[in-house]
Amino acid sequence: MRHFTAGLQSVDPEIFAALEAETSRQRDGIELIASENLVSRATLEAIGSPMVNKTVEGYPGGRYYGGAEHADRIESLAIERAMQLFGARYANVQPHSGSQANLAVFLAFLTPGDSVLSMDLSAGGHLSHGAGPNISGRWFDVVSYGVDGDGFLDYDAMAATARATSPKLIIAGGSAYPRAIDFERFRSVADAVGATLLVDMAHWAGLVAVGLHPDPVPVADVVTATTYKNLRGVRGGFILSHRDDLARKLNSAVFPGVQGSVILNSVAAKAVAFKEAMSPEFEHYANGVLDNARALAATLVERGTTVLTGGTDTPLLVIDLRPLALTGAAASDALESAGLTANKNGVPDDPQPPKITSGLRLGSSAGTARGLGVAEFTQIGHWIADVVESMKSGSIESVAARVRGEVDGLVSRFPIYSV
Ligand code: DSN
Repeated sequence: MRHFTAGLQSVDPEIFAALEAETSRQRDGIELIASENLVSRATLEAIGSPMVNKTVEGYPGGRYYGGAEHADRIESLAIERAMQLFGARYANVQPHSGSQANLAVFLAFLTPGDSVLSMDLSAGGHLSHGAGPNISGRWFDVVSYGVDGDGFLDYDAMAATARATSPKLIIAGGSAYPRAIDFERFRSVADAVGATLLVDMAHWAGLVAVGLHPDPVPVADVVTATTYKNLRGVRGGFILSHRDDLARKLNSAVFPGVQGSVILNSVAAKAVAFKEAMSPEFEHYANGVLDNARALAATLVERGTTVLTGGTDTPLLVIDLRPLALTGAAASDALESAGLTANKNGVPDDPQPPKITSGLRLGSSAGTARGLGVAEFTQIGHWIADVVESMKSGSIESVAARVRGEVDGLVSRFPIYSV
């Protein structure tokens, strides 16, 4: 029957062509978006498997649908591996994303109107931690903490705000804060005001997995994360805790609280990512991610670029373009024309709106996955500085063309998926 045999190219040539073009784009450029990575062939096989057809609700051993034997095996393996990888006593691998994982935590511990203390979006926080347009900001009473003049998290101000507002939930972590966070300090503040402590480790979960970053799991009540950033896995979220007494509350918050059926092919691919992250090869990779991010930051600083906090303890770093009077939007467009993909990002007290911004966020996870090392990331730092400086000198077209040619030479030595 043609339904089961005809390939994408013949059924839908437009989508086929766009997918081929995207694979080429990933192959031919250098990916510096901190929330992206390049998954393994094994992960692609898991996410593209006929498990996509299966519907289940509930949890392994307690489903609302039949035929769940293999789904149960897969989800149980994913849960066991997540707990083993992070030394947790509870894991939920069903959240469709990090934002869904965070929403489930809100549902588990709060009712609308309760107060939440989290990092301000402009200081590096995340939309789902209480930003105004997000459900977390619309339904809860959110107060924020930020960073000091050097860009480091202001713990004293955070503690003072907690004492003044007695939040029910305190969140540590974000999506553009480059430094390691003092989880013990957050714990003592949460205990002093009787708050639940949530750590969102989406941007450095891979480093935590191999001991290259402070571990929030033994300290926080709940930890959320995604599998697709430096964990190098499929797009999706998960929840961990060292407290097995929270299992019922968190499970029912995910299903039926904020989600229905499970995306089982994604759960299978998450299980693959957790397995891969327990390998010596992944430890080598994670060390490379950190070394490369630090080399990139050091090169940019050496070239006179303003890097928030002067460096990084994570796979990401943020450039402040205000001293150059450039915007993040213009700089990311210029870099893209040179074969380097990054995202514009707000910086603390940013005068520009979110679609323009005064910053650029860079990450080393995807480049490291294709084999780039410190020498290559040092070169990338020089290319970024060259492009940004050329925006000031009016030589952007020739500089971007020269860098594009050099990027072509580099990526041809580090191939990704064969087309
Ligand atoms: N959390 C967003 C980011 O950091 O880019 C999406 O994953």
